[in-house]
Amino acid sequence: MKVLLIAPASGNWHHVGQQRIFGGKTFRFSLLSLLSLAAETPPGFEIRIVDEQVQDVPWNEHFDLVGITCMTAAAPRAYDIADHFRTCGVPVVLGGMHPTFLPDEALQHADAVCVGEAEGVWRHILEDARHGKVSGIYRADEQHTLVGLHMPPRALLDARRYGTIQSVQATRGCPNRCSFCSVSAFHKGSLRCRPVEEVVCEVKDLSGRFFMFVDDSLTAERGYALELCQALKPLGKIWISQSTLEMADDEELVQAASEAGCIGMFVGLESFSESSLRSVDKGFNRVAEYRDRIATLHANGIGVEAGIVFGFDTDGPNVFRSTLELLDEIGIDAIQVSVLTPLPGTPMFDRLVSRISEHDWSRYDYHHVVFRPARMTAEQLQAGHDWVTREFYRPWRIARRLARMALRPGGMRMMKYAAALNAAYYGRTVRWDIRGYDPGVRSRTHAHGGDVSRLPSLGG
Ligand code: B12
Ligand code: SF4
Repeated sequence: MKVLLIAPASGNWHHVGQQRIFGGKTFRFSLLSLLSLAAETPPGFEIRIVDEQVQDVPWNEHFDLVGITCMTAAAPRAYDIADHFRTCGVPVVLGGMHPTFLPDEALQHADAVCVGEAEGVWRHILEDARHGKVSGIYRADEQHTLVGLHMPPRALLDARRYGTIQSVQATRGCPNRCSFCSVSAFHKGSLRCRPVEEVVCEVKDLSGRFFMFVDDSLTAERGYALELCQALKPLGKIWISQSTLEMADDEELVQAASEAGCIGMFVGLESFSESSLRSVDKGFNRVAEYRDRIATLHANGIGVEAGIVFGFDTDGPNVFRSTLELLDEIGIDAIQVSVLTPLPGTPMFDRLVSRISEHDWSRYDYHHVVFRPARMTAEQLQAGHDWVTREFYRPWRIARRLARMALRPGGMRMMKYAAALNAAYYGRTVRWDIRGYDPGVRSRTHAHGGDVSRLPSLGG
């Protein structure tokens, strides 16, 4: 049986990995969603993976089953692809975050929907497909054990087209409950860890030195994280991952991560306002400690990419400039700016449902305003998000950041990674023509009317 697995991409994300200049590839990694399915597939099925960020869908080839992974922003594209194959008589199954939260919507475009994780379910889907009766909702009864997971068959991806295909997952989920977060909603606030020896075995098998952990909160369980770091240390690899800033409260853990090869962490700072953080159940981020915690990570040779979100109910038009200044001041090495987005399945969606102004899921990509903000207009929020993105990645700011990094003890350790990341983000501002303006200044000088949809902005 021939099975086609597709990661859909639309708008600016479509073919992003094919851009040779400005690091279009830098943001291409993972595909563990589909590789996990491939890993779970028993013999007798021929698997092909197509990632629309780097390849075209083979519309005219014959397949016996099509599986599509789907985050919310990719849902419309996923549905178009699904509709096409079903018209040709090929059964389609949808899975991933969006179909998990809105299975009935997904079922309008698919023969079957996988709710939750594929482990323990995917084999049933394949068997049912083999007997021509794949249909309805497939739901794992309980969270599947992470013991004994098969190695992701990375050879199914064309490595040349990616920043790296060496993504590894040691833990799934996150014990925190930030109200905007799909991860905690998907995993119901749980965190599960793979056996350290199995993770290390997988890492040993990777070629070259660099890899990444796609975990959402790698250090959430201290004992596990320490054990993992100790086991990784002898391998001499270097890696990046994601964590909360709480990690930096713990010098021993930071040092262990550094010695294990950690050179960078994505950390969800989200905001410099305590009340904004509390409003989304992220009060454990203590703003007064940002500077010292970042310094601790830096002192151990770990660079910091901060996640920043705009659009909280406490955010007014002045939040953009003050955030930009504070980011510079505390020495953040890179940022990923997002607009607060009420994603289906999250508590934030229920809270903002009456203020939602945009129902096209492709706009739910963190870079478009899809609801009415409380203390500014949607246009101001969009403009401010774009403006901070552009300003932070001005070439002179990048050069200043990298120069400071070079002078910092341990700074050279993360230089290559930080330079590549900054260059890639700069490239994105150019390619996607991100401009915006500072709404704080405009609201002080003159009122600006206009149509938000005409403003240049990120995303597809
Ligand atoms: C790596 C990653 C990326 C990579 C690669 C994405 C990819 N296609 O592989 C890149 C950098 C490209 C990326 C980009 C974006 N991402 Co992203 N990404 C992730 C991250 C950190 C890890 C994904 C992963 O590998 N998970 C590990 C696998 C094993 O888990 P899984 O995906 O849940 O898959 C399991 C089940 O869901 C299920 N399953 C999944 N697909 C399918 C399909 C079928 C047929 C079946 C049966 C089962 C099934 O089985 C799998 C095994 O159990 C997640 C966070 C997370 N925890 O998932 C965010 C995440 C998925 N991304 C997110 C977002 C918003 C984006 C962007 C839209 C915006 C942005 N952040 O810039 C872009 C746009 C991408 C696009 N339009 O193409 C959100 C999605 C929220 C939502 N509800 O939709 C997440 C959850 C991050 C977050 N905390 O909010 N991302
Ligand atoms: S700490 Fe991060 S991964 Fe965990 S719930 Fe909050 S936003 Fe989600």
